Amino acid sequence: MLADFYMMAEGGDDDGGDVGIKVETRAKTKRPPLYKVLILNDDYTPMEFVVHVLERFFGMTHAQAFELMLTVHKKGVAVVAVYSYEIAETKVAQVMDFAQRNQHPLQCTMEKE
Ligand code: TYC
Repeated sequence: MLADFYMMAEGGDDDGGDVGIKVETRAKTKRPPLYKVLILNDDYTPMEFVVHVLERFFGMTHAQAFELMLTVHKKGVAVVAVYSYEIAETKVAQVMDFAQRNQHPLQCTMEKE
């Protein structure tokens, strides 16, 4: 965003015309902070359930979901996606609710990038 201010002053020059002083400012447009949505491994949630969660709530293909599930299974945690605060919060709530309703201990959290 750009705002231009023109302060017009009668100048000391001899043509009688206005002397323009341009003060250019650039408004600070701060991008909103981003949040990583993380999925955690556990010993009880079935692999197929995690794959289904990744397909259902994060729009992954079956192959993408399976690969990420295996990464979490082996490494303990992985970033699923990055969103604005509100979207990340919604995804976490959806996953936690779905896991709870299906009686799986799957954990999903978010953290500022
Ligand atoms: N470790 C689980 C199992 O062996 C599978 C699993 C993967 C669970 C990823 C959670 O986020 C997870 N059944």
